[in-house]
Amino acid sequence: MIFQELRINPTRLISRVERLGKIGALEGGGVCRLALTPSEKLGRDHLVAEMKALGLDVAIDPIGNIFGARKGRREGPAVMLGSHIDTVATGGLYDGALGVLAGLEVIATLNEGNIETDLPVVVAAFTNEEGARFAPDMLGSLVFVGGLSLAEALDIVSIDGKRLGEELEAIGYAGTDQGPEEVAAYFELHIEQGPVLEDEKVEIGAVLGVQGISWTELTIRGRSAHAGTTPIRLRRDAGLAAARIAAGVGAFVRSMGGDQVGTVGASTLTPNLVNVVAETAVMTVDLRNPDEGLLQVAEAKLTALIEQIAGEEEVTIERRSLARFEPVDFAPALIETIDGTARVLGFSTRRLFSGAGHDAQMLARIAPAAMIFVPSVKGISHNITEYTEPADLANGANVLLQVTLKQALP
Ligand code: HGY
Ligand code: MN
Ligand code: MN
Ligand code: MN
Repeated sequence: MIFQELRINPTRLISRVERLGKIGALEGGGVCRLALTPSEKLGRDHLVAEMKALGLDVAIDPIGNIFGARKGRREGPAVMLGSHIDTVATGGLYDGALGVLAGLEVIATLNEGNIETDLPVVVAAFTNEEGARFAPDMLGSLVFVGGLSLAEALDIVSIDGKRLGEELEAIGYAGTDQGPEEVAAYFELHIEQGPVLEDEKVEIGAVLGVQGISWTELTIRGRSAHAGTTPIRLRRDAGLAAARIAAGVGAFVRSMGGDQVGTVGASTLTPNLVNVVAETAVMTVDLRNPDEGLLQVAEAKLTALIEQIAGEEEVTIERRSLARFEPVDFAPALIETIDGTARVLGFSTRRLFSGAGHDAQMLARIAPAAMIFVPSVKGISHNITEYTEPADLANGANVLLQVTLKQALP
């Protein structure tokens, strides 16, 4: 493996993470850069400036995906290193940002070494990976690979009632450029966001794939009434219905066991007052399983639960799918490359599935794709205390550098 001794600059990488982490920083720590908000725009502007400082050609496509390209001897296909810089509302410094910033660090290292690659190397930051403000998640990469039309994506309305197209225009990232036409390989470095690597004291995860995801929004309609005068038998209590559905999801997920997970992450009552029986409830149900058949079993259980509660509580329940992605397997050859490269670099490795969704699962539709995981302290993520040790950040970036060289050099 040529350039085997080449290493990224850990201090520079940490500085990149800390500088981006200041954008959208929350008072008590952590970051909020919800997709297409003013704080995310500042993050985008910062990233574009960093790309230009590295001499990259910057392209912004019509869904706002940002691509920074370093020329190779040949025009293409591109070796792409990507992830996202949008965060959930209580996000950390590393989810998404690490993959993009480590990509920039790989570019800086190639520049320092005056290394000319055969294929172009492109760093990508995809729009709206989190899906927290606009559903579905992995939206920008889904449009990039042709899984959702641009027109449909631009018409999506956020949880705060804004149309995606307008928000994209408002932050000045409704691009007109074309991203890379052909991708030779896609690598995404990401924090694990779970406890496995830390529990087993393993330094690098070679990710096998991503589990299936099913997001549903339920709108429950009852009738508001006086909390004191209305007998129980006359109530159509949307709040009680929502609570029973949440409890029911917890019960059937536990009864299924195995890898099944289920989450009621959002639940809003109207009018949300202490002495008024709730008229409406809007809630979300996130179901995931690495096995497509079992995920369908969970979805069927949710359907039965909704019908049962609607009948018993005499409410109407409207459901809307927010996201539905089947499990994805990454490219075996790239998984081997990641695993083997990490071992040559002296790191302990293990293979594992990803519990979280990632842009890599979309890129896998058009090119060989794979992911490198580094440990999350206490397995915590989507939480302001998200943390990964600097040494682990650097380890992941060095694996990313070496697998990039393997793909981009002749
Ligand atoms: O929900 C997810 O798994 C991802 O963070 N969007
Ligand atoms: Mn992420
Ligand atoms: Mn995330
Ligand atoms: Mn994700």
